[in-house]
Amino acid sequence: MSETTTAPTRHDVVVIGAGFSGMLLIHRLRDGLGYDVKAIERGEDVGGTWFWNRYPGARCDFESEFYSYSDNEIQQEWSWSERYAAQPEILEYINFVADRWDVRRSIDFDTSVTAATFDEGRNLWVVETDRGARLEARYLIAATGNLSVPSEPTFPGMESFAGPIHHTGRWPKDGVDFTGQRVAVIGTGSSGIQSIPVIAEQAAELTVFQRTATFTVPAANRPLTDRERQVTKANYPVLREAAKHTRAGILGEQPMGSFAEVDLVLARGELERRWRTTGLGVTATFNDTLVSEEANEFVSQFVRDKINQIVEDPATAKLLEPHDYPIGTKRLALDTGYYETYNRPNVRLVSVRQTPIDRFTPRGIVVGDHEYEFDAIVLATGFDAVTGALERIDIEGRGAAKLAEAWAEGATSYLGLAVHGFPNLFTVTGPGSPAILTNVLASIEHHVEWIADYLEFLRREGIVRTEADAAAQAGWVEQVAELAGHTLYPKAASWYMGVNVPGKPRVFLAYLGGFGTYRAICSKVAADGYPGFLHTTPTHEVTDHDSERVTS
Ligand code: N01
Repeated sequence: MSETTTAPTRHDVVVIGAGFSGMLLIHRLRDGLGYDVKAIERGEDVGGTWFWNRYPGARCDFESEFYSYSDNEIQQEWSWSERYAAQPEILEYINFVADRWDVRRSIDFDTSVTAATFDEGRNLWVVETDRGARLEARYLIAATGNLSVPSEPTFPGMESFAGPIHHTGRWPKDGVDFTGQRVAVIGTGSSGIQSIPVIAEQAAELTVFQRTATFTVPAANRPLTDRERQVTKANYPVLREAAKHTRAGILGEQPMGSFAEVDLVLARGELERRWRTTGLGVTATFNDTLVSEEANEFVSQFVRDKINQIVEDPATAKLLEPHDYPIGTKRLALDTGYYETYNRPNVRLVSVRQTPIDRFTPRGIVVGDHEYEFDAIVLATGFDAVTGALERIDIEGRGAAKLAEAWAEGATSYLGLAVHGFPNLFTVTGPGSPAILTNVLASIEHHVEWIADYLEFLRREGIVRTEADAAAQAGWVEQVAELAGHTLYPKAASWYMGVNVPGKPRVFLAYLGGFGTYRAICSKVAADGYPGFLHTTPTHEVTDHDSERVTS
């Protein structure tokens, strides 16, 4: 901890981040349960992901009517214009909720948490910010988001480029006008796939640098009708409740069955239907798409065939065909006219798979012996996902353990909610939870509710310190790894595996048992008195050998 003379402010809970998670934490813990909550937010306003990702074409890929809070007053009052709302509408919604819940008075904006140290003598966290503030709180809750720290590759000569370089995850607030410009986009994950068709419409020339071809399916986005909105609103409670029991926290297309038992002529027709109408439903055609190589190849080839039908230039189509990983094991992208964009005369695709980008120059980008000239460059190169935000904070737990060191071989967690060695710290949608594979709003609501219930339990029982037990955490980590090992997920060099960031350990970061099952596990832990957590009352101090003292 660095030396500082500022007198600390005292709170019950400090929350890091004021996106969807942080706002709900403030509302639930402050307004619902009466805790003194202070949130620290790096941005100048609320919104998190949706505050920073303002790139052209940014929109959600779970249906907006469910990619939103289940607060009944709000869901009855707010009306979504499209099936998948665009970033400005989502941010408008977030601001609407922020006003309604009056969350801003509990948030310090334009402020980053730099360090957090657990004071073992007083059982509280001492939090430091880049503005020199010190805060003390019994509980520290990370609402830092899974995709909040941009991953920016450093190419030689980058600083010499004469034009602007924009990362999709830190897009300028006032937008960027590419009219008449020669623009490069590096990266073809979801952010590249959403922005490329929109930038292509504006720019004079667009060059896309692709290292790995990504599977993407049409979003089939469209305006919602009044009738659709009415029906959803009338049935919200039952629809939200049913979604809690699904694999991904949202009601979607059901699988036809396993690949072996399904008639493949019918399956082909069903894929065709899903391609036209359901977005992410394509990979759910078989219940074993992510387990069986044959099932996966059938779906993968269906999408490759589509690419060849859509893209007119056979060489470009060939480059766009994904062959490096099974479909769905990297996040499936949803697009609006992505493959069609390569039929435009002002768009070209450059593969940097065999010959990587060599360097930037004042004029542009050199690949092999060719210099491409640009007025602006867009980095759609992704995020240091799931763990990146927390590892950048100097978090020191019991016995001066550092979180970044504890996670050096891969993120560990009990239930994705707590980390051994870091008492009174909770992670909303943390590593080892299913959150990144779900409608994240459902996961956020579940975690916030679970944490709120747990804080009430701790208050009632007079417990001043709680910590994930080492054995319980090891069991959970093993279960997460074992489930992943039974699937095709580890075959992809994805951010799910941490592989997109150089040097990051290759560990699967999510629980694959499904959201419904995960919720049931968390509910049972709560109902049984929180086994797997070590509890300390003022006269009972925890040591590393205290596993047997778990209260239940
Ligand atoms: O990031 P990514 P993203 N040279 O990591 C390439 C969510 N999201 O921001 O695959 C050349 O997927 C990299 O290549 P490779 C969603 O969960 C949701 O697009 O590593 N290329 C890849 O093509 C998503 O999964 C929405 O070989 C380089 C790209 O950059 C997650 O965010 C919209 C490179 C990065 O793709 C991340 O998506 C947007 C280099 N040196 C995002 N370094 C919605 O629809 C990296 N790349 C809601």
